[in-house]
Amino acid sequence: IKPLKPLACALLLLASSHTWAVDKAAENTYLELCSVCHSEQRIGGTGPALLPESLGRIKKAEAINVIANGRPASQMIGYKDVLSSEQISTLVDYLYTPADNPPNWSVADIQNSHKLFVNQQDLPTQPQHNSDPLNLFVVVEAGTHHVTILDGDKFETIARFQSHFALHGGPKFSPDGRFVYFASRDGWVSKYDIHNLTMIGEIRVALNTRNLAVSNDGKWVMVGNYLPGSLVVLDAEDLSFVKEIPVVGNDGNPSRVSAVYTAPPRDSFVVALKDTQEVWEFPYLNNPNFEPRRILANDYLDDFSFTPDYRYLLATSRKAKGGQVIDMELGKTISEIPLPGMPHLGSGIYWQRGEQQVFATPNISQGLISVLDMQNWQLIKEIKTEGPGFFMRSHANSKYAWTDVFFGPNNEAVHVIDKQSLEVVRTLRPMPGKNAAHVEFNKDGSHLILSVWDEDGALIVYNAETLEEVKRIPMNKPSGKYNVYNKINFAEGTSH
Ligand code: DHE
Repeated sequence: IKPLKPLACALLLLASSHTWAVDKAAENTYLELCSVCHSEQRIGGTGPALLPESLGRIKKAEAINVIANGRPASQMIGYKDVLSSEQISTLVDYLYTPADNPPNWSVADIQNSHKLFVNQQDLPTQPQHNSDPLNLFVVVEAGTHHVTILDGDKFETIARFQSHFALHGGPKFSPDGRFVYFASRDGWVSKYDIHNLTMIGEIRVALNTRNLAVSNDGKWVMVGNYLPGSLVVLDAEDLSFVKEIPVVGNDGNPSRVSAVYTAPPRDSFVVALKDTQEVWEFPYLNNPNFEPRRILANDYLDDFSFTPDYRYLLATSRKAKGGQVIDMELGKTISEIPLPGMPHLGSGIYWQRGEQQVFATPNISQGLISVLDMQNWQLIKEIKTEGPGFFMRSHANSKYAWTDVFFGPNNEAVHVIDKQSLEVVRTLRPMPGKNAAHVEFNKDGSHLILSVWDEDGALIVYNAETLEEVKRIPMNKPSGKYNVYNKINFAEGTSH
């Protein structure tokens, strides 16, 4: 290495002291204006955590906009009259810089965060509303961090409440459909009573959480986390802390959790790890000790799905071309799956096509739906779409499968696919220029609701047979919607 000349050294020193001064100024601005809601360590308080680990999905331009203009329907006010645009921009750089001392969230922190608002034993066990309790939709409103409970016959709101910041992934239900459990990206888990339309309790299990699963005996909740890389087991009745399981691979290296799911026929939680090539299984019947059974995989598991009997796990890594099939009985990879681009297996669905059972998955890097034969994992067809998609949905009673074009210039479009011919039979553009995505069917599959993810967006109800629009409910960035009946029955065509 050539030694630096004195002038270069001086310039470098000047530049780094300038950066240091900017960092310090941004940190001071943070401590003065933001820490009261977001905490001094940026781990969140009444506001969300503001660490790179939790802001990963938010583009810097969006963060700048929120600091300048505030966030509608929240306590976040705008600072454009207080801070210059340069100050806002350096503040955002500071928020995207890892903390000097990595934040920690201990078992004591978890236990101290636990709040029980009401004892469920004191509440009526019968629904205290007049809607069919199994045909309700739980709707996540991403734009305002609210949740709406929607009657699935009349498509009318029966309750609406504030959620924690940035709920992500599907909420999960107790086996009878009375309770719903939510996970927010910043680690909060909440339990809501749909019969009594009231919040039961909450607990913060981590600083950055992936998702949660509820055991099919209704006794346990398992939560998978990024920060710290851990699994946390809760008592499903009152959300009290049961166990923390640090995630360390066979090789001794710590790992984040990609996702945790319940596998009802196996009476177990199945966990995919992100930084080590392993799947963990936790049987939960009869006084479980929550020690993992480790299955070694052929690749990392960023995204995965199951066959309907939960015998096989289909998985892919973000980098891989294709995926792998893991046999949960044998505990090993038994086949490769021939898939191009970046298949989004987690959103994949299956259905009966004549004699064949097929699995179809959208692709987040290419405009196509891959349809596979579930007998031999061979590709049957690639259905061309107008761009890469994120979600896919159907219902056993519907002849159509729906998929969005989530990315790119055509994200206003949704495709309706005939499940037998595998042809796109209709392309809808419900609100031109606005992103249309994520569909969920009602209990009997006669209707479905589609989200338009826009500040001036909407839920749009369609007749599943005629494809005619039935109703439009204005909403700020509605994201996922979850039908109680479909969820508790792990119905064909919906996410698990
Ligand atoms: Fe999701 C589900 C992972 C980005 C909206 N997403 C899931 C699940 C996983 C996952 C593992 C299944 C959890 C469950 O239901 O229990 N999501 C990921 C990612 O790795 C990715 C690509 C990057 C990340 O930031 O984590 C990602 N997801 C997004 C988004 O940007 C979306 C569009 C907006 C948002 O809310 O952040 C988004 N993800 C969703 C939704 C579901 C979901 C609405 C539930 C779908 C369902 O129908 O069940």
